[in-house]
Amino acid sequence: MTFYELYLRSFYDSNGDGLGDLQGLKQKLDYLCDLGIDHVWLLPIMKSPAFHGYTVSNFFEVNPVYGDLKDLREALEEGHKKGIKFILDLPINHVAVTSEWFQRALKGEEPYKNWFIWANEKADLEEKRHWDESKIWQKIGDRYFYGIFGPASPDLNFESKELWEEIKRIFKFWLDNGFDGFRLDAAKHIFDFDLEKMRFHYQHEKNIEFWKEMVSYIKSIKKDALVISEVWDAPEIVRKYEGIFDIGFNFPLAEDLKMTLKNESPQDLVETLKKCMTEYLPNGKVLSMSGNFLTNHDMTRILSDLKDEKKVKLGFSILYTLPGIPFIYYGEETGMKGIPQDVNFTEDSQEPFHWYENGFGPGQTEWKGFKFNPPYSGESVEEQINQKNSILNTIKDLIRFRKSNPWIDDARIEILNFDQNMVKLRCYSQLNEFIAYYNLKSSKCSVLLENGDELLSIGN
Ligand code: ACG
Repeated sequence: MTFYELYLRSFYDSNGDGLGDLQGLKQKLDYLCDLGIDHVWLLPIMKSPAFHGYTVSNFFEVNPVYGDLKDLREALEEGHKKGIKFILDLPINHVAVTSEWFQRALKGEEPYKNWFIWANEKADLEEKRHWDESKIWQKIGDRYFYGIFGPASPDLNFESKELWEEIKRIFKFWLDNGFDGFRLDAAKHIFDFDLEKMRFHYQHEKNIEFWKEMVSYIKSIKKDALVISEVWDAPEIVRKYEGIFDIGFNFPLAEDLKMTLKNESPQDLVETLKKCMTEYLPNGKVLSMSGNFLTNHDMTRILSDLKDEKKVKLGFSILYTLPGIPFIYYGEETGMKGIPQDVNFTEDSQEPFHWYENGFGPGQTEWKGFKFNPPYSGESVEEQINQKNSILNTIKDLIRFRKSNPWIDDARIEILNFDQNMVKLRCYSQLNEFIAYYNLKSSKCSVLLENGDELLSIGN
């Protein structure tokens, strides 16, 4: 499986309003096929007042700026014909302030008022979330609601079992409309509040109970639906959720790989690969697969982070030769740049995808100005496609390699040796194997069969 994380607003505009849309996606499926992609993770497309779509105002409606349900079904059907499956990003931990659920809750209507968490005298209104300085209580009129992701997104209170049933309806709705699975946003946050003490507190056991029920429901609707979880945390927390979902994003691997590339350190890579064998990766098919990636929409883009095209290519070479499921964030394949202002404002890592050298042409989105990726900056498809060693053509080679070796998804690895430049890794299954040489100093990767035949060479 090879995944592409796609932000519709920035992808391809079919009607000239500057915003990417579903018909645009349909028109550009061949670009994804040509890249070798077989799974698309579509960032939220439900009705939402926010550019990122993570605050949903109606879970049963396509955001009208992207089209309607008919457009959606057409795009997915066309994709299916071309061998592409689609995973919908579904943020159910919270809703938009403008959602009917929250608006009716504000009026005190049953059952909605119980679907949210309201401050009482025990609440510390100054309490901050643990990873930055953002407050968790948000003021509305003379009341405060719990909103871990800010004032625009009241958290839902999953103590209400009616809500569980409503969420199932949402899953069913999108499966019935053609999706092949879900990326479960903020999966560790469903129960992240202690109602007794009125304080932030992760309750992993309760989350697990919730997700087990939801995943089994999803699979009862569509047996082969894929379920991917976002638990952004240290390995010991991620492991608590192992086995519930088909794929779990491997955040620690992403961080470690980027550090290794920055330090050009074979020793660091060895440590990272050892952790892959002991801490991150599945030991068998019953457990979740490792969702491997370098960046996503919440993060600094890879070229802005590593500042070196050769290192970017080596990073992707490692990614596509490791067991697990590789994901690439749109635009990384052409070397787009971008640094989110902060975790609450990620526009700058979600800039319009660049089709044309001069920044203009059919389908080009322009919902925001190019800040990091101005015209003629070298990272458009038009410029990259004809350069033999461009990032785009390198990624294509890597994906082609990966697609012709699907056994790598659940292969094993063994570190054969390393020196001050190079790490030598064996990747194997019962029937197949290869040896990969990662040269951290010269940013080169070659993959050989045991008889010396070269399967892949990147960076030469
Ligand atoms: C998802 C989406 C994101 C979205 C939301 C809300 C959730 O991808 O685009 O925001 O719908 C936390 C959450 C994640 C969340 C990110 C943005 N991502 O857990 O679900 O915030 C620490 C914390 C993590 C935290 C991370 C953020 O533990 O919980 O993620 O910091 O940087 C080591 C540690 C690890 C630590 C990292 C980084 O690895 O082990 O614990 O993670 O270092 O320090 C969207 C918009 C927002 C908007 C919101 C409503 O993007 O702008 O506000 O929707």
